[in-house]
Amino acid sequence: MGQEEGAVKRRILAEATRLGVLLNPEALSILIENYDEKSLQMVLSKLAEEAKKGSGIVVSKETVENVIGKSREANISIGVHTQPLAKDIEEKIEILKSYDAKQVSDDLEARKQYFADRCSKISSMLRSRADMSPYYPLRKACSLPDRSEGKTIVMVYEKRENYIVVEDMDFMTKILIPKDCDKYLREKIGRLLPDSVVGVSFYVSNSRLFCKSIIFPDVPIRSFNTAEEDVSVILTSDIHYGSQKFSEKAFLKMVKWLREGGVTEREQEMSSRIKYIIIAGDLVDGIGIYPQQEKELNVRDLKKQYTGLSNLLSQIPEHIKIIVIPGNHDAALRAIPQPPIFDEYAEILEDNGNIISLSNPCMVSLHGVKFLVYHGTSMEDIATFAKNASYDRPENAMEIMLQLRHLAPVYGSRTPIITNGEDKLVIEEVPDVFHTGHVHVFRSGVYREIKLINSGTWQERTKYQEQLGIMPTPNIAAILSLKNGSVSQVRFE
Ligand code: D5M
Ligand code: FE
Ligand code: ZN
Repeated sequence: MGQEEGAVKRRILAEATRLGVLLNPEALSILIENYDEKSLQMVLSKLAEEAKKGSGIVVSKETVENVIGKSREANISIGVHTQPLAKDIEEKIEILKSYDAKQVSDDLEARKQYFADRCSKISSMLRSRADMSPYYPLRKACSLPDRSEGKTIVMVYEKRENYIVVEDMDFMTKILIPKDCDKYLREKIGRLLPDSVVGVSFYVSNSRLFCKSIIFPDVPIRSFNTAEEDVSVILTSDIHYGSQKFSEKAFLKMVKWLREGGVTEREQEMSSRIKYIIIAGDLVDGIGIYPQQEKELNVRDLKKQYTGLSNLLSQIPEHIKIIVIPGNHDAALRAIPQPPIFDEYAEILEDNGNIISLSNPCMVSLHGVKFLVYHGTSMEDIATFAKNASYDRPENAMEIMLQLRHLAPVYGSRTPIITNGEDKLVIEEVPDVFHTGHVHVFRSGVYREIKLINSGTWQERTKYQEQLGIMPTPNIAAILSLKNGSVSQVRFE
């Protein structure tokens, strides 16, 4: 154990003793790995509470993982509200990030700069961590004498069974995975994606680098920001207007629910609190998105698709603001960051609805609660390269994005990315809510107090999805209370 790590361990144990928390060795090593002075007291106090609840005197690895934010099912609950209603509350929207269409050069030099920018942004996140010293650049790490130990920062080039090939802007090498590597390290390596930037704790043996642990840039542990006002947001996506499988009936039920409230008093109350709707892409089915798509379309003209959707959205009460971003089916450029839907189509929506059209991804604050909204095309790549991410568990892919602090780490696979110098897909600012769509499966979760919502779809299962074995969960909307952060789901069938 290095000097720094020893100091971190002593610091954690001192604080744990003060609070009367007993840690088992695995629990302690997770705390060391995720050490952050600012949140240490909060984490240990939560662990003390858990211990008091009777989960045992000694705090286990599982308890620590739960407290520091292993993804868990969100509390699906319905808040009890008080007056006034959403229509009497003033709108508070701040657009924190939305990218415009620009003339882009995507040549080799621009691409080099793009990856240098990715490395530099994520390296500075890693370097600010207490557990990143002693730090050595990769070339220097490779020239250290046997039995040296240290930390380095690398971009993953390739993952293999017994080693990872890594590089930085200056050097490329293999880092070997020890044969006796524990489950915890294996699991972390399972989450590594090609082109992601991470810290590696290493030791040198026979002039070769061995991996001791992987250090993710990760998000800090902090609390969810709540709003003073008692208002809620509907999070949805993947409407696919124009597809034969678009469930117009269910969508209209939601519109009616927003106008008149549901049958029960509780639903009346919920519906009267809705002030915003966020639609995370795939508003329409588009034209020519996949081979033979026209056979599955009801509306074969792109403008008519947006007009049809606009007619539905215009029936939503006026006090509800609708924020939209494009997905891979919309009238917009394809590569991400994807500028907003082309003006001539967005205008059709704006004509009839109360619409704000932003880029994919974008960041908005509603009453001080920060939303990172992203369609989610890169989930296909994450499902391919990461061990525990699949189409039916999008919250795991979302958790990996937060841990790696990047929305689409894998370059050159299925997700087209604009590489013109600056990497805007690095998650620089930590959100309160992370909202995605694309995989057509409704799931919600929590990671380090960040609400994760993949908002499902309004399209029934298509033939294409049958062939791919994708089982969508259509006609469910997520409702998030800005006042207390609770997430509810309402089915419209
Ligand atoms: O994506 C709808 C669903 O289909 C989602 O689960 C991703 C999946 N999908 C989309 N395109 C592909 C390809 N090319 N291969 C595998 N899976 C795919 P949507 O964007 O609505 O079409
Ligand atoms: Fe979709
Ligand atoms: Zn999509």
